[in-house]
Amino acid sequence: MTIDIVTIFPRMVEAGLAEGVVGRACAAGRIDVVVHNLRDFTTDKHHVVDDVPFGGGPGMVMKPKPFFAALAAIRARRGTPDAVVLLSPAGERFTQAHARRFVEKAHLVLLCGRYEGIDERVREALATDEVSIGDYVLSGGEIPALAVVDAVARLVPGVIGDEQSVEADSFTRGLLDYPHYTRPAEFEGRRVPDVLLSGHHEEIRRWRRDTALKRTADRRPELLHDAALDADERALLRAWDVPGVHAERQNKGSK
Ligand code: 9D3
Repeated sequence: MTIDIVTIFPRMVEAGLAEGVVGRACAAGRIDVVVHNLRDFTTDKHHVVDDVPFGGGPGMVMKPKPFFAALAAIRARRGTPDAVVLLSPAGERFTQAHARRFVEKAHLVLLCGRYEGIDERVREALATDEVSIGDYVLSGGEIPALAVVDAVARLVPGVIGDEQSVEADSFTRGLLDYPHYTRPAEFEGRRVPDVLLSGHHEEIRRWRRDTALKRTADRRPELLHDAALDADERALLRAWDVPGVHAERQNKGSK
């Protein structure tokens, strides 16, 4: 898959793409990420990308023309992209469901804003999707774009060495993860739960499932609504008096 990212801070985005899972996926050619400097698509001497807001008020607004020119250049090179994602605090909350949808696209474009916002005509004419990564104020769309690339890249076949870890991923099941431990078995007076040292694989599996479920019920009960739960898990939740747990319901997808 190919991802074009348009930003006024290309080095910030390049730096984030160079490391870790995404860095290796790029190096291996499993994803092709191209970062474009929005200022390269200006035609004035000073490469201006922002202007004062019509109607007045504080801050600056990103001009539409450089974004339109960037998209035109991307289209000329690779054809019309399958999705153009505007990173914006007013977007839908980005979730694993978006990542699953975006990974099906052969060609994605991510548009990063800065300043108070982007001229509305960019959204209207260019964007197919508009996403936010959460309800906190960042200085622009670059970190959100990196979050989207990371989440999507992990779903590209072969990017995560161990396919099982993608499948077992907490969010794949719609639950929080179980607690993890490694050596030593006792650290600063804190012991690893005996069951994990027991070698009883079935008991370990059940402990992990139960603790993941309990954590989710305690911390993120709203996740249970869409989680892929079997009859045993529903029975546990009812035993713990977690509200809103009904008898078996067909879940979307597998499990
Ligand atoms: C203080 C300015 N805000 C007034 C309500 C509006 C605002 C404009 C531009 C807030 C943040 C930004 C820059 N942020 C993004 O472009 C952004 C973002 C974010 O801030 N949080 C979570 N996800 C995203 S995606 C893009």
